[in-house]
Amino acid sequence: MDFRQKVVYQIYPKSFQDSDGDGIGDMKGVISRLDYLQKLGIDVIWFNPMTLSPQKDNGYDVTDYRAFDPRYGTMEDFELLVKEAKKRNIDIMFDMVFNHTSTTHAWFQKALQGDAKYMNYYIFKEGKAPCIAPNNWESKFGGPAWEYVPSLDKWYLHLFDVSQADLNWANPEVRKECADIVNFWISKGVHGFRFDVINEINKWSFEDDPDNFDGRQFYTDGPKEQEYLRYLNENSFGKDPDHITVGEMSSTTIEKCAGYAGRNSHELDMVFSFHHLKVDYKDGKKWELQPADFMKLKELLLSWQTGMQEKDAWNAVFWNCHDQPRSISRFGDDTKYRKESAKMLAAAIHFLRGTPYVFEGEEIGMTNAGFTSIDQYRDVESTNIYQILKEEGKDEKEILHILNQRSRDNARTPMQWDDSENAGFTTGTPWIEVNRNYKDINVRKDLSDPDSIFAFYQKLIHFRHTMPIIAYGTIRPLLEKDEKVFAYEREYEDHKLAVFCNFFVEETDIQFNTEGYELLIGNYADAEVKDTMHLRPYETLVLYK
Ligand code: TEU
Repeated sequence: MDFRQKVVYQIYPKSFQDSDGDGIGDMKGVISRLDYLQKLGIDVIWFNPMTLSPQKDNGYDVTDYRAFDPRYGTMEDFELLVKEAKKRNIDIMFDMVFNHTSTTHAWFQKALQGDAKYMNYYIFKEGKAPCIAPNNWESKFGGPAWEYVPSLDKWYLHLFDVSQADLNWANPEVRKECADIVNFWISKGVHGFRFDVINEINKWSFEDDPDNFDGRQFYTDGPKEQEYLRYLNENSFGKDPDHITVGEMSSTTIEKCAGYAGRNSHELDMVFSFHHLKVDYKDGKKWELQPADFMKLKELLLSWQTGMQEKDAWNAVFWNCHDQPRSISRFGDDTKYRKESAKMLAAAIHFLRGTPYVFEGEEIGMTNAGFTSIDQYRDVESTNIYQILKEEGKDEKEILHILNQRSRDNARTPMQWDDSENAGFTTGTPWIEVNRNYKDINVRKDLSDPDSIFAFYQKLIHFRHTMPIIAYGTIRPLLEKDEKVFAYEREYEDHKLAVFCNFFVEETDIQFNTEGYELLIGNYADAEVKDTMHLRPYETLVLYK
């Protein structure tokens, strides 16, 4: 099977399964749940970083790329994990955080001591004037993107937290270090790689940003990006065509991504893009709320589908990850129609042209965290923005309401396995609170219900493995003007698939020539295939001929 027929499951290791009672998930915990993942049918597990880290940003702040953080286990645990996963035909994908390291990394520590070799691993610049940063760029986690180091009388760049210093990809030694790290993990049995914010590595100019202050136009999709990706490909994963790679692309374009993930690009297999997950950002601002703009959502999803298809390039398709609120709370209904909307959202994604990614808990319809106090939050971005909004004079209640909708912690609450204490995640105190709805929403419950969300995902994954049209068919939008229904058609040899998804609680009718079609799957028991079809709340119908 190639990557187009596979389904990736994302594990946020901190929140998946704890085995030793310290309240933090670990590799032994994952091993104990491999049978569950095999039952679901997934092919690859993508792990968020488990390497040594002070955990300011939950592992995206790496201290040592080649050693596990003891919280997650040892190299022996990992070897066992690879072996046990392999037995179940599951590959391992690792997260490579190559845009930055933690400031605790030995390279940065040497740089701080003035070691010229290692200062050149990072981006140190003179200030514009005493106490004035080199430019006006802003960190994605709030505040300026530069930090002053008095002993060097220089500033270093950090696009994320102040403890995450950006690496200097213009330095060939840095590129080589990164390729060596990938090769190290390949030698340990890792078969796939996700590259964190990889389209931000080429900082091509350091001028002030005249438009908006964050500076992204000078470091996103830079002119050397493809050269750097090709270097990585040629010197590491590209040596074996079986390795699966995905790049996380921030604020990017279809044109750029078609280049990175074109079939013959010799760069990456596929890309994550996020435009469709910003349709509920007011004026494009993450911390300002508005209801999701459904027409924009449709337009974005489908233009990426057809745009990448035209250029023979490949998307990763997904609603959820560790950085996004739960899709069901966002685009569905997480109470009355939880089951229906979870299945509808799943169908919308899984029949697309692209490799689907399932984020832990999505397959049982886990919802947003429902936190009501800032003390419940753990995410550095959330706690930073809380302070910033407070300083701007926003009301506490309003800030908590925003976090409740937007915080990354919505995705990071522990996996809900059963209705025992802490949802079966840990016997200790979980590092982040378990969602209070775990008695209603948990794996055990879903496994005992043949009509569960889990059972629906199982079917979708099975279809992708067995129906070439899903992996290889072309895609064409349907009902583009419809204001309630997201729809598209796939075609392969003599076969066709038509997917209809009502994104609303309001019922609606659609017209479609159903001659020769039969129902492949739906989320209501008694669906009928007719030229005029009535879609109930969050109903999805997938037709095949
Ligand atoms: O995220 C990159 C990124 O820019 C966003 O997804 C970000 O988390 C969010 O939009 C901020 O508003 C990646 C990782 O997925 C994320 O967990 C890390 O925190 C980040 O890079 C830094 O490594």
